Amino acid sequence: MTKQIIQSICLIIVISLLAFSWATIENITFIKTVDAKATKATKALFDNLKRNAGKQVLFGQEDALAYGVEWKEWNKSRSDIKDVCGKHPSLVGWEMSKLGQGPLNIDSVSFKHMRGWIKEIYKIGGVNTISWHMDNFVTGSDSWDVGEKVVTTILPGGKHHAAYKAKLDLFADYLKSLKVGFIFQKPIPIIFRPFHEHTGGWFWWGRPHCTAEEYKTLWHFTVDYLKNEKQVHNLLYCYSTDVFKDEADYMEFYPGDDYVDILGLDDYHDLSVKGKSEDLVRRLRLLVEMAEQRGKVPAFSETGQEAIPDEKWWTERLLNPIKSDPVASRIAYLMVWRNARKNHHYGPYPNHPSTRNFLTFSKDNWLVFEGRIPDLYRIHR
Ligand code: BMA
Repeated sequence: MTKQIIQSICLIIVISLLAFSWATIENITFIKTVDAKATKATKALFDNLKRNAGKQVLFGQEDALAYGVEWKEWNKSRSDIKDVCGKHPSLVGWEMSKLGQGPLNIDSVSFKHMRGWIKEIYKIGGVNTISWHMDNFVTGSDSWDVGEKVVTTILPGGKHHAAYKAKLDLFADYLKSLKVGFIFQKPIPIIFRPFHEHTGGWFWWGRPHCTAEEYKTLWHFTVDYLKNEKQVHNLLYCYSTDVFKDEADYMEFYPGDDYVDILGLDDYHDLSVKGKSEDLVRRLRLLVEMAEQRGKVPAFSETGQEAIPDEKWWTERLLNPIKSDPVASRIAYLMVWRNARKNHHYGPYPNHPSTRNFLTFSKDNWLVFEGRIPDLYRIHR
């Protein structure tokens, strides 16, 4: 080959690479996430959740792979959901409480093994979401200790601000350790759902214990610190209230469109024995409308009924009311809480009376389990 031909080939390769990376940048900037520098996979996840919302709803469970009712194994790919229907959930929730205080979180899940399960879920194409029942910075007790005001003390200038930043530093390190790939390691996208259920009063960040301004300031600081100071770029941010009355109520503590990717709702009340599915549907309709108006993702971020006393709960209380409503059904995912023990579980386990009904539920095409997960980590437009 002459020198000229080699030079031409090199030039073509360089031009193609430049064109390819330009096209990639173009695609990414199209997708508006809180973190403008979010990784391509993180942006793709946001875009795909938004575009698939309602067509296919991911089914999730907290801690699904870590343990179930009467078992705990870290080296097997097991979940109660899989034991019952043959497939893992397509979304799994994880909890950061006690990070940095020892090897285990508040529910005795090892942070080290959690990293492995997060990778496993990502590798099957599923989604990971993280919540944080953060300890009380004033008393050193847990997140349910609401005796003293905490939020102002951890804001910039507050007595415990440095301690709060130190927690975020640990979190950033943990997030950065969630990587896949051999030579070019890429961080796994995560949905982060801090300071949840603040419309209730049971956590120190709840409505009775801080003002809307303080809550928003805390949210803004947290997001800015993670993305700007710590250069964490694999997060989507989910704001999730407990039950709310109307749009104004939902929005009272809302940190703003620039700080939220996913609008969530945690609702156990409307799905309990005394709850009404009309109330659930009304709230989900509002949630979907608020999210769609803002170009955000609507999510049913937590639900369930403890110990599932109603054998037909899965189809009668959860699936049918939501799926049959043209607006409420446009959520991207729903997640039930953890399977801790026989009197504290929100998913089925083998031989539980709701198992048969769960099988029917799991076969509904609207719901997504392992094996039917759409490609969420590539941009499709
Ligand atoms: C609560 C309960 C607790 C648990 C906490 C954090 O709803 O399940 O047992 O410690 O969540 O995961």
